[in-house]
Amino acid sequence: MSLAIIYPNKDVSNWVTALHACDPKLKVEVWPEIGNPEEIEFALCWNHPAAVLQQFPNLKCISSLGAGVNHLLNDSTRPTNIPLVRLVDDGLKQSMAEYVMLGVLEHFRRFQDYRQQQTDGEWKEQQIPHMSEIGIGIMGCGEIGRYVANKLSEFGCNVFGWSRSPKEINNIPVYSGNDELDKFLKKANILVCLLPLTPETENILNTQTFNRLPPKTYLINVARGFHLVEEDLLLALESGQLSGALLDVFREEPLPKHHPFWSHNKITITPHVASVTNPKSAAVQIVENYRRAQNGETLLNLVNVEGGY
Ligand code: NDP
Ligand code: OXD
Repeated sequence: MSLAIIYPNKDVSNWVTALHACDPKLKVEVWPEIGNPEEIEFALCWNHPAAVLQQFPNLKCISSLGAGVNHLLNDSTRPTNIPLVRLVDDGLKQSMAEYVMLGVLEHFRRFQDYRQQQTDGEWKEQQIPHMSEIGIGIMGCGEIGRYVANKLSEFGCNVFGWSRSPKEINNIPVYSGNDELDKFLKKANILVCLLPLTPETENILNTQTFNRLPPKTYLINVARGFHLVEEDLLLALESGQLSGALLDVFREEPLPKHHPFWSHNKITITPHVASVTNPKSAAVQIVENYRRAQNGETLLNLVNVEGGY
């Protein structure tokens, strides 16, 4: 019996090494080099090709190789009777907190302006408010959003969150549901999207949402490209409703060469690297779930398929 890694066009040797470090006896196969498909009991997937999961009649668990599961939930050929799990990982949370903190500080301390001033040879102090005067709104207060919110709060930021259900995070205000979205948005001078991609959250970063923010809000999208209506971002940047955007995720990845975002002076682009799963730290839970799946035990980090994330 074995575990299959299905991650097309990617060297996954570091994953194989990390899984073997946790369980030297584990049989790991790397798609498309699968010996006997009947032996595959566990599929570890990222950007898997459609219908591939149907090749394995004895699957006991499907796992995302990341925190997000939209790639698996959107696959209409996925066998729906097989439980679905995802990664919840301390390394992933920390790395995301670093990225968001960097984005917040770069914007708040006006580093873009100083870079331009350096190009122009201009020596000029930019005026900045006190950090507590800048509202930072985190959309999505799950495993990662909550961690990021706590780190920002510990650093002295004025941070608050928005989630589907009401919740408490230390002394951080959390708004919930569509009824409280307005209250949340109107305070956000920096808006961070850390939502999962679901039918409810797709296209949520649109003109209507931007118009409910204070003027000149800065957008950080580290969730999924399909949260953002790209034309609406361009309009909001032009009108000044948004002052800039830091984008890590895009509707099409890699971002096409001709895309207008590349040359936009108010947009900073990173290639979906805000938080990359570290095989060494994530392998432990994968091997544990493989063991649990074999023994019919409750799996870790089960996805709520009906809820969509
Ligand atoms: P979780 O599932 O733990 O948290 C999701 C949060 O979003 C929850 O707080 C949930 O509310 C909230 N939410 C879901 N739907 C809605 C809605 N309709 N309205 C309001 N709030 C909603 O996810 P993670 O924190 O683990 O990850 C979040 C996302 O980050 C991933 O799905 C992935 O897309 C992205 N990601 C990006 C990475 C990158 O490198 N760019 C790396 C890792 C993740 P509630 O708490 O009430 O359930
Ligand atoms: C994830 C990601 O979901 O890397 O883990 O985007």
